[in-house]
Order: sequence, then structure tokens, then C-alpha cells
Amino acid sequence: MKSYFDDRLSQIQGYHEKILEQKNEPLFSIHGIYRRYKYPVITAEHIPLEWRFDLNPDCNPRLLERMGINSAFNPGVIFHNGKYCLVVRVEGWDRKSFFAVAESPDGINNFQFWPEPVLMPETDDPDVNVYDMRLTQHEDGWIYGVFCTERKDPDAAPHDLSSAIAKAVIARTKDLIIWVRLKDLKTVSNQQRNVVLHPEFLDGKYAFYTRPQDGFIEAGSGSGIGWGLSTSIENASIDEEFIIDERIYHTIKEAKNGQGPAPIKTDKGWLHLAHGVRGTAAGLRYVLYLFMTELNRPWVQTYTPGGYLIAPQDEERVGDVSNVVFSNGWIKDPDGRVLIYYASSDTRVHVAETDVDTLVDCAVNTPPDVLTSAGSVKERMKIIKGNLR
Ligand code: M1P
Repeated sequence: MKSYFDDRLSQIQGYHEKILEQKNEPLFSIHGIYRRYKYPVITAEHIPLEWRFDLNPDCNPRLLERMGINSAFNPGVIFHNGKYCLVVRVEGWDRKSFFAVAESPDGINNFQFWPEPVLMPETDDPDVNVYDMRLTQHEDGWIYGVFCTERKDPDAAPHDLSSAIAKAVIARTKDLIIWVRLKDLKTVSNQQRNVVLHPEFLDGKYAFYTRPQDGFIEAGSGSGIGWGLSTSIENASIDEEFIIDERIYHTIKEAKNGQGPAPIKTDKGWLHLAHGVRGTAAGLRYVLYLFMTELNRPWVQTYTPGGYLIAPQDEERVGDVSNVVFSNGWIKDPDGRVLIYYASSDTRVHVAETDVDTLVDCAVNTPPDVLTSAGSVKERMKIIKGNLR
């Protein structure tokens, strides 16, 4: 006779297999810029059972979940050895995030986690939490993972248990398994999030997109997407940082913005994906937008299409931090597809499928935000008049 344990084990294994095997379905998009897929590609339920349950009947006869997973989101992304690899931010029931690699044969279906999470080395100043890795295949031959480390603010008052310091960590790998951790990035600003390594050298130096901020949450006075160079990557230090994509009043990036993944090189310049944040009565709203920069001067903007590319919709709008889409990973694959991996509401990962030409068309031909209602109507009238002619 089968024991309670065995019954439950086959039940949870069956449930898990169904999730891993679920085929995704493309959805119709009226805008034609990209297409969403019906199901998220990764959720907390994709996490291997061995990471969550003690599967020994002697220690866990009820087969209870011992270390549950809360969410799986904000992945760094790379096309590696013919596979679509996501270094996912996995967050446990204990609120701690860690990194884990999931791979898929086609970038859309059957994402499976590698057997063990990433064992990221620590420094003398241990991280309390790590998250949001950006992967860059750099021309120096290494794959870099730049991510955020969060530590309690040493200057916080004794009763203040939420003030923290965010900094950028730099680690590198050849295989996504063994990681060498380098020194945390030094910048003039005390806090950094959303730091991304540019894939090419600039004047022989390593180039970074940054996001200097005054406080842990508030972007504050120095905000916007910044740019800076460092002669060394082992002891990376940016002495001069300037803003290349600033926050602007009454736009989708009024409150904050940040570089998404490393930009994609195209014939017309570097194509960038970023997130913009604005305040609403219901809290912050995070959307994704595009911009382009010059090939030889990646800090100089050339095209800044107005408005957003992706905004949270339907069930994407609800989660741990609702009304958020966030992306720190995309892939231009050998077939010319661009797969944008975006997380919704800090909870799960989705994919949107498009190609470089379509995104460049969108970036080049979408009018910039003209910053007033009247100006916006004038822009729209140009299309209407053209259509009526
Ligand atoms: O909760 C939304 C996002 O908030 C932060 O992004 P930013 O620093 O731009 O506000 C990050 O913590 C990110 O992980 C999170 O998705």
C-alpha cells in the first residue's frame, strides 16, 4: 500500500511537471511592435522541488514545504551555448533573493532551472540581499554579471530598520556556474542601482550605465541614467559620472528611470531598453521604454520615442509590488528575433517577442514626447491629416 508520503510526492511531482511542460501561446497584438505570450515563462512554481522540500520521509513524513519560494523575477539574460539562459532573481519566503539559472531550448517554452542555484562569492562586507543582475558578454571575453547588493545603512538610527545602502557588484564568469567576484563599483554617488556594463571598450576603458541616487528608494537630485568610465574592471571606479537620460516632469520617467539590459548594437546605433517610473494616487507605476544612442558615442542620444513600449496589463498589474513591469534582460538571437524578458509586479517573468528592425523603426519613427497636451494633439494631427489626405 502506498504511504501518505508517496501519494503526496507523486501529487506534487505531477503538479510541478505540468507547470514545466506547459506550452506557451502567442497573443495577437494590435500595435504590431511585439507580441506577448499567454503564460509567464517563469514563476515561483517553476523552482525545483528539491530546493523547497526535504524529500526524506524520515525527516519530513508530511512532506511539508520547508523553504518556499515567493517569486521569481527580474532575470539577467544571455544566449549561451545555443540555449536561452536566464539568471533569475529568486526570492524565498524569507525575503532573501538569490540567483539561479534557468534555460530553454527556444526562449519561450520549457524553462528549467539548473540543478543548483548560483553560489555567488561574498566579500568582507557581506551582502544582506542581492538582486537584478545584468549580463554583458564583453569584448574582453568574459561574461559579466553586474547586480545590486543591499546592506543595512550603518548610519541609520537604532530604531530605523529600513534604511539601506545599495551598491553595484561586479562578478564575471565563463560558464554561468563559477563566478569570480570583483570589487564593488566605486562611484561618487553613495547609492547605485540599475548599473549595466556596456559590451565594448570606450577609449580602452570599461563603460557603465549607472543610476546614481540620493537615498535607497528616492532617486533624488542626481537621478537619471548615468554614464561613466573605469580604467580597471578588477577595481572599478568611476570618477566622473554624468546623466545621459534624465527624468522629466510629466512623463513616464518623472520619478525615476534606469537602464534595462545592456544595449543591442544595430546599424542605426545602440538600441536601449529602460524603465521609467511615475507616481500615481495608487503608488508608483513602472513601464518600459526605448531610446537610441550613437554607435561611437553611446552616451549621446539620437532617438527618444515618446511614451512607453510595455506597460503592465491585465494580471501583470497585480503582484508583490503591483503596477510594475521591469526588464533587465533581452536577447537578440541568431534568427534575428529579440526576446524581451520582463517581470510583472516583482512576481513572475514574461516574454515579449519582436525583432531589431521593428524596434528600430519604433525608436526612429515614434515622435518624441513634446511635453504638453497641445503639442501632443498637434503630433497626432499630423498622422490624422496624412490619413485623411
Ligand atoms: O519594485 C520595482 C523595482 O524597484 C527597483 O527599481 P528602481 O531602483 O528603479 O526603483 C528595484 O528594486 C527592482 O528590483 C524592482 O523591480
